[in-house]
Amino acid sequence: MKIDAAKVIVTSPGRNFVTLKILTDQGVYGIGDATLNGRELAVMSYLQDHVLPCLIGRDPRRIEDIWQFLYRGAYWRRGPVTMSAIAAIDTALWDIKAKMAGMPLHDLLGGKSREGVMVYGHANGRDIEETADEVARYIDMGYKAIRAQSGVPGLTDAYGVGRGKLFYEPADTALPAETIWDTRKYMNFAPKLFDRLRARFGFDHHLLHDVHHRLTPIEAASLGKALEPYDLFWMEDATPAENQESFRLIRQHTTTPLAVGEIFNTIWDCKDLIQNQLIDYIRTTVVRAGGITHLRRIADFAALYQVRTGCHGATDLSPVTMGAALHFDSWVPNFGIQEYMRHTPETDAVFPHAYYFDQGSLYPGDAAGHGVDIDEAEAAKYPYKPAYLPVARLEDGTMWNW
Ligand code: KDG
Ligand code: MG
Repeated sequence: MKIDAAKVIVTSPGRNFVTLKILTDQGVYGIGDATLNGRELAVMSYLQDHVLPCLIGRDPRRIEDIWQFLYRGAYWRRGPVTMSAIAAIDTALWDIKAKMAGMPLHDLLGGKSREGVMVYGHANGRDIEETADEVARYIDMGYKAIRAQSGVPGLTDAYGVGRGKLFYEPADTALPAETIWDTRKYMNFAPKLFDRLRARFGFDHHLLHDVHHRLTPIEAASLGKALEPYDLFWMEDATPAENQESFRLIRQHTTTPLAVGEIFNTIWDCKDLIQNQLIDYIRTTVVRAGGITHLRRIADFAALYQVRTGCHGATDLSPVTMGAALHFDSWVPNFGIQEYMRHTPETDAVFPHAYYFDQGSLYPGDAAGHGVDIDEAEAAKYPYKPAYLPVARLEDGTMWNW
């Protein structure tokens, strides 16, 4: 069996997606997601110009060998561009293997460990009451777990608060939008949001919150402590994690569960966090961390330390990543939760998929492979549009973490 051809498809049905299609001499093809928000064309070129020529003629069944070839063979290891490209190839190859076996991918991974994959949705509003009303709406839709983000008094923009409902999309300007951040205003406010949510909804639902890298370790420790009465499922990305040791300080001060890792690319980014039990949930997902092959390695390592998975699932991860992640989530023994930000109907039409939502859980479906395809005619209707994530500055103009 041989890889005959491979192509990269860039489409923008409301936001940009980079998709890889690998075709074989047996007529079976596989699909992988290579989207890297705001840097899409870099991954496209990495694939087209540097990697795909090395794939043609290879046996697509040798997933591990191809992974190692791309990782070790690049010489320049790791990084989001390289690892997103490797992920796309790996995902497409697993799709091919499962289709050849006539099995849904989760069967090939070892079979389902659970019936449904618990997901969390995003409730956000301009103020506490609007956010609370959104939480109510998610509860009505059947969600058991809800992430809550609110506008902060005195700040024009807050992370996670969109202009629309359901389809919040932060990368929506042709050049990076500048936002202003103030830690003190946020720190004073965040506990009030959860105080209100618990007062209104009680403690039956899981509540989550994303700090989005804005705090220093000691500030994060203080926020974690302040949020303890509200029994969060997790506090996410409380501080940037390049220095994995930072989490020790947070950990020493609070029992609020900690999640991190949506921007991590490899097991090396989370090795210390996991083996020192400094976190509770690892957020790496298929497209960002080298595909199914590498994600599985991270999850198995995490299981040794009772760290559970919580795959990133924002809209910049295409339905291909969502489909593949759901098969992974269905299998992985140390599953925690899956993020689920809904794609627009236009995106869903470009990527027909077998997965579906029911009563707070997603189900991967029974199609052979990962169950997500790309409709190329539909994709061609939406050309690439430059779009960037915002940046953040402090009130005095200092660059900060968005
Ligand atoms: O591209 C950036 C988004 O994926 C990120 O801002 C979303 O933090 C995020 C989340 O938890 O979904
Ligand atoms: Mg996040």
